[in-house]
Amino acid sequence: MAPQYDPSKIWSTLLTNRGYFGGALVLDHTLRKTGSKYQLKIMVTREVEADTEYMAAFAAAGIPTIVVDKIEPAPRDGKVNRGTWEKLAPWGMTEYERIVLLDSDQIIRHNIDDMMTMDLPDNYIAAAHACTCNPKKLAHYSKDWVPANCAFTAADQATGQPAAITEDCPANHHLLNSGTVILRPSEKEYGDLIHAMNTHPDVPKMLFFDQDLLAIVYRGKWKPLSYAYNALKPMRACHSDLWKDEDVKILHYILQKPWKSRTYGDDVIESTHKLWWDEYAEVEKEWTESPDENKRRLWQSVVVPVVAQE
Ligand SMILES: [Mn+2]
Repeated sequence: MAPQYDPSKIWSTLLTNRGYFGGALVLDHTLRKTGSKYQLKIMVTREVEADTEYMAAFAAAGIPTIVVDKIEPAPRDGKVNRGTWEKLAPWGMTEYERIVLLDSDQIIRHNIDDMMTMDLPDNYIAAAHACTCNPKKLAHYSKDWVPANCAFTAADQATGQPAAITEDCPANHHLLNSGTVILRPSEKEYGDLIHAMNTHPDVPKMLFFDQDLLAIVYRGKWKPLSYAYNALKPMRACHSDLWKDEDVKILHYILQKPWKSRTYGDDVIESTHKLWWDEYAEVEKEWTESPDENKRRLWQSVVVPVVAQE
């Protein structure tokens, strides 16, 4: 028997190509395994929709898809800042009361259904802060991305309670990570986002697209969530006082993706890849031992090429 889902609220993630499909299958698996009473529906672009074999794989996985039209900013000086702007599409899906955006490079470690009922002031979204420590000293990140300015340095290290966003907090405390976002679809808010995407002067230089735009449009209007709802793997090293493995609900594999290699470092950060591979092994078993020949064939043609085999 298929589980009975509450249809008014969904989890959603965006896929624009085949590359993250293994990630999405593992995300879906961990949502089901942690007993969510809400369904994951995957947003796919028109390019994905045209890939019939890929669409057959979604069907075989039992994951419904929502086809989204291209969203991109109006050209400025003839140039378009191309990126993951389709992550804004859920604001327009007013048939749902609430949508929680997840990333397909996340796994769910404990049930997160509380996100569907959590209090949220009118016209607010909720998200966890961005970590602005820049531990890898990536040159393209802003110069003020140092630990002293990171919101997680100011979080309650014992309880994980996030730092409050105040008038005089460091600028970086206004930044969020859009890997996890709680939103309520609204024509008005969707219109505001699209308008800002087409007109805000910062859009041409935005590196993180939807994430940077959300921080601007919802400045002072987003509720910070505990890091536990979007635990960025490097934080296990750079916020080791805050991070408690047992508290992590959503583990987010930013930067190097676990499915790129079956071998990984044994350090504090890369060792988290084992958790992903353990979940993947369960998905792999389900597909490769399926009595459905079509499902076994789709595994070989759609999943195997995008997930490291050694
Ligand atoms: Mn991600």
